[in-house]
Amino acid sequence: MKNIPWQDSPENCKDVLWRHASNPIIDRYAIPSSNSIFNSAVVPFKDGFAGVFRCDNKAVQMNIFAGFSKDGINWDINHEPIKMQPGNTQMIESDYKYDPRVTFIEDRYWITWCNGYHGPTIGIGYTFDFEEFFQCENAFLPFNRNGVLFPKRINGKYALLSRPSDNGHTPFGDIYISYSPDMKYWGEHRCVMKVAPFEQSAWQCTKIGAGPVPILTAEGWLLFYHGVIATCNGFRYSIGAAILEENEPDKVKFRSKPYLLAPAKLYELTGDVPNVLFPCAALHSIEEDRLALYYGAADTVTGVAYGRISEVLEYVKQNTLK
Ligand code: BMA
Repeated sequence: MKNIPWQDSPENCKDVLWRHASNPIIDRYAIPSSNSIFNSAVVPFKDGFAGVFRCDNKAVQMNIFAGFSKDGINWDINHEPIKMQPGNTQMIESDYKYDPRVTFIEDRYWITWCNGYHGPTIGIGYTFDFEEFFQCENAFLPFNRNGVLFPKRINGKYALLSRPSDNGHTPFGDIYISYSPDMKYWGEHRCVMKVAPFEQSAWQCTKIGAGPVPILTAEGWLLFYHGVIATCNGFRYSIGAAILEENEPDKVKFRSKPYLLAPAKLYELTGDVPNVLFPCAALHSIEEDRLALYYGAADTVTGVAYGRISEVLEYVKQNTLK
């Protein structure tokens, strides 16, 4: 793995995740049409990085845009949204696209996003070069959100996390897994994790959803996720982590009782939707024991947080929800 973005933990910092010193790294007006740029996904690409960015425009229409970076921090985001060509099916409708995730599997970069098809469901597409993009069948019937692929086949099949949902600002939500032999037909749906009881871990008591593509570690899959509590001022989104069995990822080995990162900085507490941290990507290096987590802040801008993979694993094991 090439040099991923990194800053050492600030002095006296006791947290397992810490923020990039000059967050947010992407401003809401970074392209001419944008109202906000957040909940976006990045991967290593050629001698740098590429990404798929959620840029809502000034009519507040949600769409996804390709972008490129040498260092993972300074991004050139295309001014025009991604145009899809037919992938493994004829061209299907898309009223909107948001909250992308990207992962490389075998020979191409797969993209999942929340696709507007009579309400939100999981869109799937692929690219080889971040220039041409191909759209495949939606994974599910509406309504569903937070579709996140595993970065390799599991027992010979593609595996996809998702969160069955509704057509509004869903007041519920648990994480499920589904399998496919071909990225077209999905089945073998199993429940992975449900919300936590309010008395035990209130930050994740209303709904939870998978965040970045899971990271394979010696302990199993490290899955960052968002957890939501409904407060008197609306939803508050924080970041937690779980460890899933490598070959049976519907089995949760550990899951953090405390959150790992929650809205606290001004750009997380204020914006179009206050109090939202929404992670969609994690660059990582197992050898260097580093990770860089990309998250949308307050549905307005994009931030990065850093951590040591070994410390996150240890923290989740020591502070697990029983
Ligand atoms: C969810 C999605 C996310 C958003 C979050 C908070 O339902 O729309 O894109 O970050 O709400 O508004």
